[in-house]
Amino acid sequence: MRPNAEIADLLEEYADLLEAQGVEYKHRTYRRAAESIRDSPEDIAALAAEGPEAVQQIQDVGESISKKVVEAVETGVFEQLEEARAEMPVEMAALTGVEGVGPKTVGDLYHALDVRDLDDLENAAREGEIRDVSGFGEKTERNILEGIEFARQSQGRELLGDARPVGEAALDFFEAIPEAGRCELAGSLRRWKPTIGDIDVLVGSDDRQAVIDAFTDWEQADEVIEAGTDKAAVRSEGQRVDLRVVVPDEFGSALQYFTGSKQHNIRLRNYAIERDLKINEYGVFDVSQVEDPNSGQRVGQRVAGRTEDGMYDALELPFIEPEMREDRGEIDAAADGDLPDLIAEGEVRGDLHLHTEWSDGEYTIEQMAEAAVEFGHDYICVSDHATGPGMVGGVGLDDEELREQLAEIRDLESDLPVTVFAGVEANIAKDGSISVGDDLLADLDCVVASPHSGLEGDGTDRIVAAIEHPSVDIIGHPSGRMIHRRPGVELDIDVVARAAAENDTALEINSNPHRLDLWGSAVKQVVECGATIAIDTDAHSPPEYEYVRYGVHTARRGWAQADDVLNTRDAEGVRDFLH
Ligand code: DGT
Ligand code: CA
Ligand code: CA
Ligand code: ZN
Repeated sequence: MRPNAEIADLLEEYADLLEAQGVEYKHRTYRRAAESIRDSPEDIAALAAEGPEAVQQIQDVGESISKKVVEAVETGVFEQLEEARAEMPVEMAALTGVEGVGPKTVGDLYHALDVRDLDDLENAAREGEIRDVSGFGEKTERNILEGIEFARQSQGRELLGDARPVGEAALDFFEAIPEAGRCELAGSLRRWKPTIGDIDVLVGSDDRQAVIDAFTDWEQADEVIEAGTDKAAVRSEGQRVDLRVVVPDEFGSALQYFTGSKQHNIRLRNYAIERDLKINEYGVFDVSQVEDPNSGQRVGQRVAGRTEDGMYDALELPFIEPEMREDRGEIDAAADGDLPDLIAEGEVRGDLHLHTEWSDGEYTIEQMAEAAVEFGHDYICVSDHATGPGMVGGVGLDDEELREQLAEIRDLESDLPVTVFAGVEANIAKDGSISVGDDLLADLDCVVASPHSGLEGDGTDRIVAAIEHPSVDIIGHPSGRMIHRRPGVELDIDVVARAAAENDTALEINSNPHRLDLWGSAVKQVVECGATIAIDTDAHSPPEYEYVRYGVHTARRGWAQADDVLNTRDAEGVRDFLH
């Protein structure tokens, strides 16, 4: 793990423990510092070696935190953290991994019931002890039980957003090895699936042993799981990285095979067989002519395998993008010449869902606007949370505060380096209503409406009601799912998509790796219905603008083209769409 990430983790653990002990405000200072250190391009270990003043160069790191950072770099921990751990010996990360359980809940349940780990939590919930703790009830207890079950089910798969950086680091590493030829990610990571079982990397080389040897010595490999003559596996940042090394002439066929999905490969193999061709990880073979005289089996002439393009070409198919290889009709579409021209990473021109310090973001409107320019955006929509039933207390703005913010945006507008749409993220209540006043909604440039709580059961009517609201422009994270934490509401996507198309309301792909909501198969249905997609990050800080690529590749998994996506338009084009 990068030293910056290790130090940030320690500061965040300390922040969690402070919060769990009921210490107010201070934990936020630590979280901000942790975030800045995590995102800083400066190497924290190098700064710490120069002393606390050097560490204070990093944004949000003051004197007291800088000393703790130096101590943590030198010893792996700092004194106050050890004290806090001793005072409350809980498995914080495991416990807060359960939906609805935050540090404050961990603290309360530790004090009341001595809950220290997941097993304790599960037992306490099963025994009905949690409902009797002050501030908790039967419903919370039931939610905790469901949360534990969901957390356990998803064990063993990593978020795309956690796996991608590790896979890309491996790729960078191989690209610098002289013996390695072509290098590519394969498997689910190349298809940009929301969760990743293991990271697959493919390298073409004439000196396979040299590549394997280098890999097992990779400085980011924490453990070597296995090493053979043409494959190896290591663990890096807790994730399994599978390497295969093939001769350059088989790179294309191996890449096609190991990209999967398995279902796509099976269908492609059958497609080949119908045309007297055989396809496998070594190439495409023409089996129409040659017959082995001994076995009577047809062996065949190799007609492709060096490039992946050549593999599809040998089957008389155009190249099929990895994100589409999920057996959702892509081979038929390719054969019919009907493949979409998928949206590309650079085509998104702005972000229509983000937060500032007015609600639960950490930065000012100006800071978010400046960061947006730096990122290359032409416009943003400030969509801070509105208050309302079901919103976590204290986070959202009431109508009066939203009016104030609207006035401030109008005031700043001409000085800001990008077009800033004044918006809101309104909560969609269980009955589908929106808690912001209609006149205010009508005055805002852009209204995002999203579900945040009460996410059980079918949510189709609820979401359709919001889609039909005359002022709502975008439905944010339509299901409310949090990957590994909660499934979100069930949606009949066809019904939702048809309503969205009829009412000119866009449906969001929320690009945050914890959400990816909507997801590939749903996006495909939405696009087929002719509804509009918005790809947003829900950024709470500038570095989160980077999440947009996860959204774009999710859109590609749903076969979306640039003109299916609202924010590939310029600012005027977006303004035309908004109600
Ligand atoms: P994951 O790791 O669970 O997120 O999913 P994948 O798709 O990365 O699967 P993985 O790592 O087991 O294998 C990588 C690719 O290798 C897979 O997408 C397709 C190919 N593959 C693996 N096993 C088979 C198999 O039994 N049959 C076929 N046709 N392809 C396979
Ligand atoms: Ca894999
Ligand atoms: Ca694998
Ligand atoms: Zn939201």
